[in-house]
Order: sequence, then structure tokens, then C-alpha cells
Amino acid sequence: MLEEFERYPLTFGPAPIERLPRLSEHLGGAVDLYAKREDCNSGLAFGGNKIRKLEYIVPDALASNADTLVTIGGVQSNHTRQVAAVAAKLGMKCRLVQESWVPFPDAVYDRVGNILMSRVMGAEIELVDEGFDIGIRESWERALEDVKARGGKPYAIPAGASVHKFGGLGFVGFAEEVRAQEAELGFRFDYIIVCTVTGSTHAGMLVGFAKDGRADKVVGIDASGTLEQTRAQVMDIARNTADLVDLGRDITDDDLTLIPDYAYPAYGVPSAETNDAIRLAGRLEGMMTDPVYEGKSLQGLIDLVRKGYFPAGSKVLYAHLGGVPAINGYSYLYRNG
Ligand code: 5PA
Repeated sequence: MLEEFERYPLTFGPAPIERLPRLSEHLGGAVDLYAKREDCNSGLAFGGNKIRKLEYIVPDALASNADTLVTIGGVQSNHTRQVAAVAAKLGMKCRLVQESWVPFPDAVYDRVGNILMSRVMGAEIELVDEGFDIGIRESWERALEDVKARGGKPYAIPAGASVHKFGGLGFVGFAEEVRAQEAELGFRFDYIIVCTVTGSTHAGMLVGFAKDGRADKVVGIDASGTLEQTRAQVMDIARNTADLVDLGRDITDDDLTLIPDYAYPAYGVPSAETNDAIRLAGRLEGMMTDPVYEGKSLQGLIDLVRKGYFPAGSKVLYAHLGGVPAINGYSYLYRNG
């Protein structure tokens, strides 16, 4: 589906798929769980889902002759850390706007994890006291102007690399990669679980899996807590991406499965049940997840298995999109494990 798009390789190659036998067994054994390890997809500062998206955005950035990548996220944004790593790898500058999206009181929240690594990798960071919003932000537009005013040439990457013309392509590629891996494994996944916030991960998968009739089997677990805005953004990106790759059919509301039940109490703040899920996968599989994104989609996966959402015998693929570095910002919460 992506033959005509240029890709700048930043990943190690196909992200591995591994079985989660002890978690599957613990949940009754009727559903077979697997994880696709996007959290191990690259050597660029721990990798993650943005690296896959950026592979299709970097050629456009290089063609524009920009010298500075400019993007935005929360204080513990994984996206900004991955953009900082890619800028370093390309020999470009990086300007990051980090807003106060998460009302989390840990004393070292703005010192450790993702933001620590972005600083070490040389990004210029501006902390801005604004709340959570996945849309286009004034602070980001100001940063773009500021780079220009100082004689630089900025390249604009929106939050999560989502509302970018090529933002959905990387995860169309994820679906193609899964199909190739399925051919080797000798079976097809019945469901794919994905954490959804700024939307292009889910949107890309939706379009990629639409090709073999599985668009609605991509089960999005909302972690934004602003469901309608995220739903609208996923649909916009999916429609734009379907046009780009000539999917050959319209994207309709029925293609989107987005479950709002696990985003509580707020974006970036884990519930007791999220923390139970993080500990369960850590203790049964040695698989670490974070309290902002993947812990919530994992909680959703576990709860949906327990509720019987997946028919017995289903094979379910959990897309592990990365994000573990942020757990350092929650050190007090996990002080006893
Ligand atoms: C993020 C996003 P989308 O934003 O493409 O919907 O992906 C959600 C998601 N898992 C899922 C992890 C580990 C993520 O980091 N992170 C954002 C960030 O600033 O890090 C874009 C919000």
C-alpha cells in the first residue's frame, strides 16, 4: 500500500511479535494473547510508535531543507523524546514545547524519564503552563515563528506526529508488516488492541487493516479522556490516509472501534486498575508498560478478556507502542512496586 512513498529507515526492521502465554493462562486460557513490540523497534532513545510514523515524515523534512524539527507534547511526552532522537540522528536541531498536560505532583516529574533524555540529546525545551489538548496549539505556532525569527528553518511536526499529511502512513505499514508476520506464523489475528490519543496510530492501522476487512477489529482504547475530539481526529486522519494510499473505498463510522472506558480519572493519571494491569504484565511476562498510555490499553485488554468481549479461541494482538520511560515521573506511586 505504501510503494509510492519514500521511507527513511529509523527502525531495526519488523517489530517482533511475541506470545504472552502466562498472561493468557492467567486470564482463563480461552483467548491467546500476543504483543507486537513497538517499544523495542529502534535504537533511537528507546524507540516507540512515533519512530515508525517519522520514517514517512523525515523525507519531507529533509526535502524542505529545514534545520530544526519543532514539535509539542506534555512534560513526559514520548513523542517529543523520539523527535529529539531523530533530530540528533539527522544532524538537525530540535525545539520542543512541553505543556503541563498532566496534573501530576511527583517532585521530579519534569526532571526524569523522557524529558531528561530529550535534554541530554540536545533539544531546546520550553515548558509552557497550558493544559491537555490534542489540537493545534498557539505555543507550538509561537515556537515555529521564534525559530524563523532567529534565522532558522523550522519543520513543523504536530502533537504525536498525527495531524501531518503523512502522519497515518507509518501504521499502514504496521498492518502490512503484521500480514507478512501472519503468513510466517500460519494464522491471522482476530483483534488488534491499540492505545489512542492523538489518533494517527489508530487511523493508520484502521486503513491498513481495512485492506483485508479488519478495520473494525482494530480496538482503540482511548487514553485521552477527550473522546469526541480524539474520535473526530482519528476519522479525519483515516480518511486523509485512505485517500493517500488509494484504499479504494470510503472510511465510515462503522470502521472505528474506540472504547472510552479506561481513560479515567484523567489523561496521564493512572487508576488503581491501570496500576494493577501494569503490575500483572510486569510480574507474569516481564513486560513493562507506562501509566499514561500502554498501561491503560493493557487494562482495557485484560478487562475485555475477562468480560468475554473476544470469542473463545480468538488470537489478540496487543500493540505495545512504547512509553515506558515516563514511568520514572511516577516514582512515588510505584515506590513499593
Ligand atoms: C502515545 C502517544 P497516538 O497519539 O498516535 O494516538 O498514540 C497514542 C500513544 N502509546 C500510545 C504511547 C506510548 C504514546 O506515546 N503519545 C503522545 C506523546 O506526546 O508522547 C502523542 C501524545
